Amino acid sequence: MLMTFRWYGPDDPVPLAHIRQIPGIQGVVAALYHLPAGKVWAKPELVRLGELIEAAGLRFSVVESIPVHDDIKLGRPTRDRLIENYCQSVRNMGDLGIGILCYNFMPVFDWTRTSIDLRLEDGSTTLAYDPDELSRVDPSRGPAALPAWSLPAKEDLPGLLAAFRQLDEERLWENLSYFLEVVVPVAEAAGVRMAIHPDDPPWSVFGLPRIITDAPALERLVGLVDSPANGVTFCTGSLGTRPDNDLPALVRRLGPRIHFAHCRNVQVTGEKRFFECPHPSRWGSVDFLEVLRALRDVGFAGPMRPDHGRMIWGEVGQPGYGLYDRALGAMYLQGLWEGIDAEFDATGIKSPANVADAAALA
Ligand code: CS2
Ligand code: MN
Repeated sequence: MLMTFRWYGPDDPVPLAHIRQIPGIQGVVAALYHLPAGKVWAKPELVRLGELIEAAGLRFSVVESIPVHDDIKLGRPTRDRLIENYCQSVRNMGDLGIGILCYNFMPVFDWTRTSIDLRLEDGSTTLAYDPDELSRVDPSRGPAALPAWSLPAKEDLPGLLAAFRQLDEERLWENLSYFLEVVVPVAEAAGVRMAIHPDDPPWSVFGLPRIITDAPALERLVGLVDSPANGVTFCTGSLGTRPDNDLPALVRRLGPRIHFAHCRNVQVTGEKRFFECPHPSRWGSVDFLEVLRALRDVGFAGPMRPDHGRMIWGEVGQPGYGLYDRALGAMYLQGLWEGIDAEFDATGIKSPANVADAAALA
């Protein structure tokens, strides 16, 4: 397993130098966030980003994410040109040896919450989702209506919302399949493994279809194009908001098609209601010992990152992306992994992950 950390680029309040000082962090997860969906990611920009990361003594391990244009998700006539642009971006990252691409296929919005600063009893603040609060939001008013979503700039939000509300889930599946049938062979040839991120949260929001939500959906996804390059980002926080998602069993079913792991914990407080809690299992609904054991069982040797953390110790930063709580999460995950490694050693099952790790550090 390769421990990594997300960095939002030179404007990130968390400098690479601080990420570098978190013991065990080897890789950085980054993207060209200033480019709107549909643009080709030119090599020189990727090279510049990689140089900043390498100058800090780290590796550019994962692109998260190249955004998928809504016209592709809607199946509009412009999709073929936009898919070709996406393919060129994938070729460019492959040429630079960046082997994992995390992306999502959520209509319009990325992750959605109803609060970015819910105060917990220990005085920290966190992200939370309350369906009753969401039902009172008019999404056509955009970020002004709800600060707690990750919404790239959209020219015509009301028009997009209307278009997606007419699209049923099967049509969204068809459009995802069309996209993957073109991009996956390009990714395979470029040495890039695509890793779709589950919908966050994994259910329809604002009446929009969402399809990457649970075990059957992820098994359908990997079957759309039967290639190792068509894989999954296993996000425990997204999938863990649904008690019907058995995460360790899902890890074992997806096995080698898991190319990237997002590890965060959530406390489920009701039907489609949760808040994000400290990483250790005892604080929330995710059983990390069993999830990481399952990842070990399937020989997971890819990048893992602590996903959203709380804001603690008075830190001010990007919601979910402060330094301190994600660093605490990274240390917890490495400790847990070390214990599981010892279990494997005791039983003589030396996972390839261990060997790869050691080789990488030599
Ligand atoms: C991330 C997502 O912050 C997060 O929740 O997991 O924003 C993720 O980057 C995208 O959905 C993947 O494209
Ligand atoms: Mn995630």
